[in-house]
Amino acid sequence: MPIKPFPELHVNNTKTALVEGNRCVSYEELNSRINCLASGLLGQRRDLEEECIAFLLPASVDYVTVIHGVWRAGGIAVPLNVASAVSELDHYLSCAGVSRMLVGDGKQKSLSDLCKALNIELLTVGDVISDSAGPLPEIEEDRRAMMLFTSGTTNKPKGVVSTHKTIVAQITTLIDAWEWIDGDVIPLFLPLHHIHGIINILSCGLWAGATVHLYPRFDIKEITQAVTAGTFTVFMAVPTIYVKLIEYFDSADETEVRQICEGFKSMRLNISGSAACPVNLFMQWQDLTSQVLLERYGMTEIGMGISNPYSGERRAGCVGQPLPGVEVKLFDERDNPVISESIAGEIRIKGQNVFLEYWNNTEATTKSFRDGWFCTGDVAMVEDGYYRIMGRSSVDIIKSGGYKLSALEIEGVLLTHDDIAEVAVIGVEDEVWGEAVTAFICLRQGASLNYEELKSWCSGRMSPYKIPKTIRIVNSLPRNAMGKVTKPDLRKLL
Ligand code: MCA
Ligand code: AMP
Repeated sequence: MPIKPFPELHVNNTKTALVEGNRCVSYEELNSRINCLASGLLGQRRDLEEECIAFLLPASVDYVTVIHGVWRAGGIAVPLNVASAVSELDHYLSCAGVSRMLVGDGKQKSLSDLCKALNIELLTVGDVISDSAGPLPEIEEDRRAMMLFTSGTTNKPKGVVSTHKTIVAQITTLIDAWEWIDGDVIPLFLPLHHIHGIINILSCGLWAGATVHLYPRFDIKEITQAVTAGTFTVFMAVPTIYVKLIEYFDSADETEVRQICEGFKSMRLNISGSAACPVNLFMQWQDLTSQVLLERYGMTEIGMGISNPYSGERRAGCVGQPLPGVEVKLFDERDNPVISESIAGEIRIKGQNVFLEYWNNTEATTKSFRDGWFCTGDVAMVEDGYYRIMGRSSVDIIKSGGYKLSALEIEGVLLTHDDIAEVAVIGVEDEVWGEAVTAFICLRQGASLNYEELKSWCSGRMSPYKIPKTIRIVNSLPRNAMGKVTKPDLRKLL
């Protein structure tokens, strides 16, 4: 069926859609900017026909203009991590076969060599946007719309492709489940290359006709001031942010803390997700703000799958029940459905919310589905009707501050260090980050390496949040009879 992608941008509405610093942009103005950008991208063409257009932009009016502009012109939007190292960008851009990339003013110089080498046209929004909007294509809902990179148990991140239909399904289930209304006001400080920021906050906010306040980063002072002023009705964050807020309360004076907590108390909803919310954090947040955190479970490949209820009991340590339109089943190691409660199994998902494919990687796509079910690799059990996440089937996936990291990808970079002979990376439980990246390193004979040296070597070779928080120099790595490093044994060394 032909649709206008993301049709409900409240076309003639003069209400504020976005706030960026002191600038307020209405839905009307935003729509017309998006149409002008889509026209500029099209030039003489009628349809971008799934051309991959990358953009490297912080949360901003330009970001929103570009993502919607690409959708409306029929392209595939490839939002990239603004904190990426050049080698990471190289992988994303070549993997996606990007032809054009839009960046903020001032970023062009540092990326010009890379783009030249990859034959990518490097542009700013100002270079592309037309003065007026021309005709835009009609787009089949099954067409590809977005590619997000996700780390897996392989070395390099894979491109997760979703269609217009996937995106609409991911948004609309949350609009209903969390009772979004046009009176909502929400801050957006999470990165905009992941579902949490793109779908749960930005897209739901705009779909509902709400107001989204854009912050290029999590500036605790600025955000808590807006909370105190009673600006927001909804707050969505990863557990690390709630930990950081509580830490901040310890350093702030009593009156300020009381005012911030009152600001949170007056909101209609506080949500935690992207990583497990520890029960003590849930309790502390409730004690401080009277807010009962709504925890939910999701993944790049599926959007949101399971959520505690908006009305009804939100249970600490649990992620709730399947969202409307999302089928969830647990399977044992022999691929049989787990029937009884309190027995753990792998979470598998079906529904219109599920992604289409890994880009150019039929093998990985095929492997990730069984009998039409997408296999998440997360293990859960059901207790009294509530899903509880028990862990992951792979030790090579680390969740740090809400980011999913591949141990193998980090090991791959560390192994290029001249002094490192062998390395194994694991995630170690951590109060702030959930899991902290920890590297066990065997040095080459005669070499020496301290943490600060390694950290500065890593900088520029990987995104800052992937850099190990701790290193342990060891003489050898524990291995099984097949020679494979036994990562659970490394934990025992700590
Ligand atoms: C920053 N640092 C980190 C992380 N973030 N280290 C480990 N893990 C991290 N996640 C380090 C920096 O390298 C730096 O180190 C120091 O912390 C301060 O950096 P800064 O940028 O100032 O930190 P921050 O602003 O406090 O960032 C913390 C953060 C951020 C806001 C929690 O990590 C973040 O935005 N996380 C959310 C990611 C997210 O949206 N995930 C959703 C994907 P040094 O000082 O040594 O230089 S999951 C998803 O989308 C699914 C579908 C889902 O379920 O939601
Ligand atoms: P990503 O692939 O970056 O989208 O991260 C998705 C992963 O985050 C899931 O596969 C889970 O392992 C984890 N995750 C998301 N939400 C939760 C949650 N509420 N509790 C525990 N893990 C979560």
